[in-house]
Amino acid sequence: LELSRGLRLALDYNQFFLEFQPQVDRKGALVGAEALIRWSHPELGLIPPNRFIPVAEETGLIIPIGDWVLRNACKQLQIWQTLSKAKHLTLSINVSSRQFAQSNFVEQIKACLNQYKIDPKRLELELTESMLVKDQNDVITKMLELSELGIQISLDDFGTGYSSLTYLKRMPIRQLKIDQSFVKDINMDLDSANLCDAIISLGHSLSLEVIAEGVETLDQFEYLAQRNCDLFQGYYFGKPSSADQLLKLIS
Ligand code: G
Ligand code: G
Ligand code: MN
Ligand code: NA
Repeated sequence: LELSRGLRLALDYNQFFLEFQPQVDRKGALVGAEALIRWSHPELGLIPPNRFIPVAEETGLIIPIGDWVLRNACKQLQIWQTLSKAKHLTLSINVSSRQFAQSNFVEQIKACLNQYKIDPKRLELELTESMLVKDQNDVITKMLELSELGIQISLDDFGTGYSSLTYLKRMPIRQLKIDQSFVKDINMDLDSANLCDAIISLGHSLSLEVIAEGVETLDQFEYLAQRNCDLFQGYYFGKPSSADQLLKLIS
């Protein structure tokens, strides 16, 4: 209750900010980032999204907060587009189911891209499997509209949700994001390693890009790179940080 009152004020008082976590290719070159929201509360300090995103979803505040994230991601992409060393970078944002279910969701994305003159190919939307099973026709219609705009769709936390494979066939998804729970145990647990292998093979057989998240060690990176995983994200390459910090990774 306390949290939801604070959340309501957080937008007005500019208490949110974005951090950017690097995404790299097999050579370790920076190709993009995931935007992650942070809430800096005047009394409680930094409140992690795991605590306030569920509250925002329950109260409906996720709609204005999601707008804020989209807008600020576009602002960041606009800045990167003007820098020769950064104009190739993509930016992924996490979309919550309530946000995606809004009837004007695609319109809002389109308006934001236009306002900030963003190349749609630079913006990626991370959706979760649970969002895809609800109203499949609505989901597919929106996804088709988004991919016609040129926006890329990524399936976050892949392997932990419903993992119905029919939507991979029916929906214009471009990227699978291997959940960090599988990556975590890659070098300790054969099942986790095999699951990563299987997701990479599945993705590639459907011409999807595969990114591993939660990569914390060189061993994990080497294993996944050997298995032809395309992209990597995790503390081994960088924690979520400011945009300035992120650009320092470009050599
Ligand atoms: O950074 P981490 O603690 O940074 O994120 C925790 C959870 O919060 C993740 O599941 C992540 O997807 C979610 N999250 C982070 N930023 C956003 C955001 O901007 N929007 C939504 N809907 N979820 C987010
Ligand atoms: O659910 P989603 O994938 O959007 O959330 C990403 C979450 O994972 C964020 O909380 C982010 O801070 C966290 N994260 C990113 N890289 C690592 C990592 O290497 N190890 C761990 N344990 N968490 C990570
Ligand atoms: Mn994510
Ligand atoms: Na994830």
